[in-house]
Amino acid sequence: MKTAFITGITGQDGAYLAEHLLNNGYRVIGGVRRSSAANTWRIEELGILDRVELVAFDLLDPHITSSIIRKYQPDEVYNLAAQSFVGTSFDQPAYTLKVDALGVVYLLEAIRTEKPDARFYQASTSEMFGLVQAVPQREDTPFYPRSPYGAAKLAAHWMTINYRESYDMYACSGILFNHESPLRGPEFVTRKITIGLAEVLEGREAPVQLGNMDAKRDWGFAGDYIKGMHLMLQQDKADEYVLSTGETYEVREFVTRAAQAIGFDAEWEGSEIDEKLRDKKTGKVIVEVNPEFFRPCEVDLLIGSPAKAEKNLGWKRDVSFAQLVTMMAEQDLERVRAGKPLYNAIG
Ligand code: NAP
Ligand code: F7E
Repeated sequence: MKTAFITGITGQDGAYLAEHLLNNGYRVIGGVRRSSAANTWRIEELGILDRVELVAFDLLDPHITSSIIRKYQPDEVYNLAAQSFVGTSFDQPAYTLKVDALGVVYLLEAIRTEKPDARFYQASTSEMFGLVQAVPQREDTPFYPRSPYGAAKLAAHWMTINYRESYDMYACSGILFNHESPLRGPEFVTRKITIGLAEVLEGREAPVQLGNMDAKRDWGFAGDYIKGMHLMLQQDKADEYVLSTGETYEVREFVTRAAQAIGFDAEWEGSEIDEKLRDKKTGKVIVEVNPEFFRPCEVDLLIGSPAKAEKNLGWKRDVSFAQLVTMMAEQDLERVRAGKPLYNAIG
């Protein structure tokens, strides 16, 4: 039986990856930050809480990182923990750099000294492409991060490559484009839209307030992407891979489709900060722009080429953009109707 250590197991990807590894016969150790309130809702929703072994962990604590690697001697380490919200990275740039870059160095050092043959996955990101230098973006496209988050992740990306080249470690970096699911954090735009629209449909007065709806993203389903992470650690040699769909849509398009999916018949009016989505039946504005959600620096367009992962890993995403939007919109409507807590957040 292989042992995997997953950092960030309480997050969206950590939960899906843990489920996938358990289904493949792994022993799964999950690193969890202490919190005054339970933060295991995702692994509970997937019904795997009693099948994973949770251990106290913080990326900023090199001592606990080393002692976990020493104690469990994992065959595979997936570093999914991060301050992952781009918006917050502008408010907390130093903290983001510590967690997302320095924390990765602590982990790489712990592996190098305690279990050098462990296979390592680093959660790199399309945010490293930022102001894109080519379309579509590939593994060899030059980087140009546009946020503290992107810059911190780029440092971790290069540290991962550096440890591979310096110490012959099996250290991989997955450059993943946006991937979403019903387990996505509510501060990210897709989930903010699907929760907000469901609440408005069920009687909430205040419209959903969004920032830049012109931004274009290459959105896939998280359940497909975690399979790619696992595949990256099963190859003859470590490498970098883009995981993406090869399609891109504006935030506005996500809103339009999510509204349709739960039965709104709505139309857009106005432009720029006066742009609104109005429900034709009730005449109510259901989505509006609030400049508070604009970012100091924006990534306007992301579209990745998954060709290398498809060819070398045999990876292929199954869920289309239309299916993803419908899945998320319908599930949030069900949750709102059932009165389930939706973990409203900043952002
Ligand atoms: P997520 O839902 O925000 O989960 C982040 C996880 O990191 C949570 O478990 C969180 O724990 C944990 N964490 C945060 N700070 C920590 C610290 N100091 N020590 C230990 N754990 C810490 O993120 P995700 O969407 O699953 O993404 C997984 C990884 O992929 C992240 O590294 C993200 O940056 C990267 N990524 C994501 C995407 C995407 O579209 N989802 C695309 C590219 C790359 P709490 O539960 O305690 O907060
Ligand atoms: O924003 C725009 C926003 O916060 C997407 C993370 O998983 O993917 C994610 O980062 C776009 C941006 O994700 C709102 O300005 C408009 O252009 O959902 P997001 P992100 O910044 O792309 C990458 C690959 C990661 O690695 C990250 O960890 O939507 N947008 N209005 C808004 N975004 C938010 N959050 N809220 C709004 O109201």
